[in-house]
Amino acid sequence: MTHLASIFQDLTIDTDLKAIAQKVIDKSRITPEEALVLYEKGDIAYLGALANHIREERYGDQTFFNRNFHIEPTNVCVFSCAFCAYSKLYKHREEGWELSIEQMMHIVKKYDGIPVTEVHIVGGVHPKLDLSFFCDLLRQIHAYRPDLHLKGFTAVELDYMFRKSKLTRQEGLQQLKDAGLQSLPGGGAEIFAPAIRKQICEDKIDGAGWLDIHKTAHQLGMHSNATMLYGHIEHYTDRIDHMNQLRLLQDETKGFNCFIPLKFRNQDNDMSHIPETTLIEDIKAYAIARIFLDNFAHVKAYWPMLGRNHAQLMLNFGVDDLDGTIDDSTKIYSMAGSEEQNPAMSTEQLCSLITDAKRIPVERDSIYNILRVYENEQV
Ligand code: V47
Ligand code: SF4
Repeated sequence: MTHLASIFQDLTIDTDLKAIAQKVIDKSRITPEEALVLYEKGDIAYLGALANHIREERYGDQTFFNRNFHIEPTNVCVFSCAFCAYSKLYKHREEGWELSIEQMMHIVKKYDGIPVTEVHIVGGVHPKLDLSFFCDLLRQIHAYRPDLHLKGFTAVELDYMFRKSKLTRQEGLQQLKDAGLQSLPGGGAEIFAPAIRKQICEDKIDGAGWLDIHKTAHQLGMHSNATMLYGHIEHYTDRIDHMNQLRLLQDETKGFNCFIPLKFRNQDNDMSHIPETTLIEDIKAYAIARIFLDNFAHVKAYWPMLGRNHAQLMLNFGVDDLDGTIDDSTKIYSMAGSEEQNPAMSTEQLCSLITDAKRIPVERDSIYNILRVYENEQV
């Protein structure tokens, strides 16, 4: 890894890149135009030096993870995003799944006695499942296991739920919060640029709506995450515009916990003709996100989607969080071609992935309070 100081000694490095490196050292914010310079001129040694500098200034070698599991209530969905390999239209619902509250409580009970701290609830947008169904689900999980942080529902699911119930976003989110919901995951953001959204997910909530739901959640005191689906038909400028809109909202609310770049996977969907990005491009996407999003505390590599080896590599390119361990039972990526066909990693396996990369595993809760540092310890 190029050391940051060597960038200034290297006479072959472009003057724009040197100026950006100086800004990073001075902790001053880079502009969208400078982010484009990073995409166009930065090689991975240079980008890695900058992103790693930021990551190590904040956390040293500490690398966060939490113990969580997923519940996916259904894959039946009223929408048909071109990149989605997971959903089934209502008319084909017999090919998909729809879980009852009882079946979902059965999943929760499988974790009896296991020290998980979070459940992540996310799925398709089912036309018959409404706000009161999900409030019931949240109340039952909370009553059974009050120690679990309830993170659930993308802005896409929420928008549909609230419109169906004829509630404002604030009223709907308040009801879910009263039922126990504590934070929102980052899904559904894709790429905000309307011209790209029109081609990949025309019929669901637009970028402004996604941002407004997160803003409303933040105003109600809830935290959330942000994602960006990259590596399909978007341009670098669309990624920068997407991250810029997130950065502006974060300036206003400070409600985002982390940013998660999601690599487009091309199996079994309507965009299978589009090749997946190379590892070099993935590294650039992660490192530039870390450099650009100066007001986001954490950048997460979601290993079930990226693959555990690439997620591990990203620990040198700005990533400080590897998400969850116990049994990441999500199907959304394995169905779209991720190498993680049955994503489950024990705490021990995840900690070795982190220590192999010469980093220190740190178990966190859902809002990044440190629960345990695994330094020179047996897991
Ligand atoms: O919005 C769907 C993505 C997202 C594909 O907040 C795909 O902690 C790549 O956002 N290739 C949902 N990506 C999942 C999500 C998430 C996952 C884990 C943790 C968190 C968090 C959030 O999955 C969708 C979409 O962007 N997705 N299909 C695909 N073929
Ligand atoms: Fe439905 Fe989400 Fe798939 Fe789009 S990505 S079709 S909203 S499940």
